[in-house]
Amino acid sequence: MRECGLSEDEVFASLEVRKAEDLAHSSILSSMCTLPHPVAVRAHGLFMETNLGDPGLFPGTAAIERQLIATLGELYHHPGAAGYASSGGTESNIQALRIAKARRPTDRPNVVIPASSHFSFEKACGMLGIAIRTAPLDRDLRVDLDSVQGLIDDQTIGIIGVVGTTEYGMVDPIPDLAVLATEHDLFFHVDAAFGGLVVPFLPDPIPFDFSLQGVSSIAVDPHKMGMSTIPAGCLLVRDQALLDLLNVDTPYLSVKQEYTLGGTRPGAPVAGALAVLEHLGREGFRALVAGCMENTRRLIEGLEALGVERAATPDVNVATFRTSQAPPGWRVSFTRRGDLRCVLMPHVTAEIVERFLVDAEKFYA
Ligand code: 0PR
Repeated sequence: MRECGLSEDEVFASLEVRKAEDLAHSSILSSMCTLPHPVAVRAHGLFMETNLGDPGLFPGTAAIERQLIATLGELYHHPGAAGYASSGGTESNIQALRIAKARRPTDRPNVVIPASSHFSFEKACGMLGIAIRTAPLDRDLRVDLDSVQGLIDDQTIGIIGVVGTTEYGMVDPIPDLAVLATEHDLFFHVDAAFGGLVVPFLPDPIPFDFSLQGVSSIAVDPHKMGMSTIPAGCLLVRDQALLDLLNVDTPYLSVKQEYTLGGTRPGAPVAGALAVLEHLGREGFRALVAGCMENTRRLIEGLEALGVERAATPDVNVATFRTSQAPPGWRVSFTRRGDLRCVLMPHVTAEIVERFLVDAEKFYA
């Protein structure tokens, strides 16, 4: 650390040099994050100093967090859902498994997880001493129900379903998994980190939420398809009592107990997340999602016309292809199976898709 500080101009000159090294979003097809909506940026700026870790000092910000959870609870057909704003899907998934473990203490706890699950479950299970039982996928890359059933035993504390898998954009058979969970009295966590703000706005929504009796908790990330600033995740649970299983005493704070994983928690992205939901409304989200889905369809159709076969027919805006090569200059990713993967986020406009297809035509010719 330097002895004498730099002027503000000097500090910003060097920060801007670094910022210019970051990639432009116009070439990024590999990310599940996107440019934040302007209203999220404005709200974020307004709440910069707020700390939800001591909500008694920021009752207005705490009310915004409650409104965010209530809005999502209503979207997921359970206005009374409990929950809180996390730092993202990883934290929400960790917390869901902490609840599952607290709810049913066993000697050698295990959870049954789809092979398509996000790697955050590996972190969560490692931390919590929970064994992972991986259920294979069916031909359409959704979790195979019979395999899930076969992997459940008397040490199983929970099962997981994914709404919008990270790699292929598939939605697991959540209604069937919910029935299984009910039959075996298991905690059922739905990882809708990506799809939770896509699926409700599709013309024909696939059922995945609290309207299904067996669903215990849902992870959804406003910092993905919710266009909020980072970090903004949410964990929703069916009953407050489930969240309270995680309570620890916080004697010297403005609240006497807390169930969150983080201590100090930013209010700014939470205000950003609510601002976008309020500003766009269901109508705005339907339009946003329709655009992303149309771009997904166009990319698949365009690449297939060039002889590049799709790897899956996705439920949400993730397009994958059976090729290990991509045109230069584009930031794409490759799945564990080696398929090319593009995420058609809101920053990936129709015009960007057409530019990609022009490059692809030269590249794959
Ligand atoms: N669950 C699912 C289904 C996810 O896709 C992700 C992240 C998570 C949980 C974890 O969420 P957090 O990363 O918010 O904790 N999915 C993206 C991925 O791993 C995250 C991402 C976003 C990665 C932008 C890269 C990137 O540039 O691909």
